[in-house]
Amino acid sequence: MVTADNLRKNSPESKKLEFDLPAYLKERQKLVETALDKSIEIVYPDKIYQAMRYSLLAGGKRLRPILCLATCEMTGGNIEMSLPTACALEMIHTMSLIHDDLPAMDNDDYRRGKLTNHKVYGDDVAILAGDGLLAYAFEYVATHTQNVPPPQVLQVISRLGRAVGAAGLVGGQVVDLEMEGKTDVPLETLNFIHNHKTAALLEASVVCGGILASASPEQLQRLSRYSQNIGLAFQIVDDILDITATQEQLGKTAGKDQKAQKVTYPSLWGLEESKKQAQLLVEAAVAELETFGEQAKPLIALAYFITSRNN
Ligand code: GRG
Repeated sequence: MVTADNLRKNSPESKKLEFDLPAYLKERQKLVETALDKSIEIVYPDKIYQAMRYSLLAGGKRLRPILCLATCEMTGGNIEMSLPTACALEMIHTMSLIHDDLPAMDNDDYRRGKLTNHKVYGDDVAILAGDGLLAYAFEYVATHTQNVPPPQVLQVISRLGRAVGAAGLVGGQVVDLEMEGKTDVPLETLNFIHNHKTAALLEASVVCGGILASASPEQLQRLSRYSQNIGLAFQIVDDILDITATQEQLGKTAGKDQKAQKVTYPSLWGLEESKKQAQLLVEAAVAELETFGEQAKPLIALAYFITSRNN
């Protein structure tokens, strides 16, 4: 059985999977960084483009674009077809982080190891930098996607819109804000928040990769279930890391959930049970990839990475 720990390079399980995840991540991160750097140039009014680039190019794992590229390749597409959507996903993710860090929301000073956007540019410009990134993400998919039939491009735009709006990130964030200060948040509400705030964009990352490659409806359903499972696992691990990791590892303030007495998976289940639940979700996600055979190795390795990561 391939598990999170033994995926490490040179472990017997890593050899069994015959997939070098660290090398893969390094190569894909570099590809995404280069594409993001090229995607936005600084023109007049310089300040807004600088603010957009400040957060977009501040690092991060680039998990959403990497998932999109990997899914597109697994279902018969290629990097060229999916790179604009991959960049758009990172623009959307980055804008959500900028707005999430604002004083009116989570009020954080650090993100990705750097001062948050509003700390550098002020609240007004940070709001606009988020808006600029969000609008540009859709423009970028529409204008830069090549070798994909227009109906598929339209489907991608529609999926992205749904993942971002009230049916996705925005809806999850609103319920999260409503639950602030409450200690009796039921599991169903916690799941609603994170299925929308976190899993929806991870699901769009995977499913859009499949749509661009013209995956079949059955394949898209499997991809949707895979990504919903890794999405929730990702959030459980995020809650665990808020307790167990340092600010240096996370690049943002650690221990925030406990300090704010926020209801999280570890606060409901405890640390050990939370780790077990995340592992079970990853196993369920990986089971959805069985029919994709050898081509599924990157997505399998990425699923296990979600529980083994330390930031
Ligand atoms: C989307 C229109 C619109 C508004 C934003 C603020 C907001 C509404 C939603 C909050 C979304 C949010 C911040 C969810 C948390 C998701 C999460 C676990 C982020 C951390 O992702 P990582 O670990 O970060 O992939 P890096 O820095 O590695 O990219």
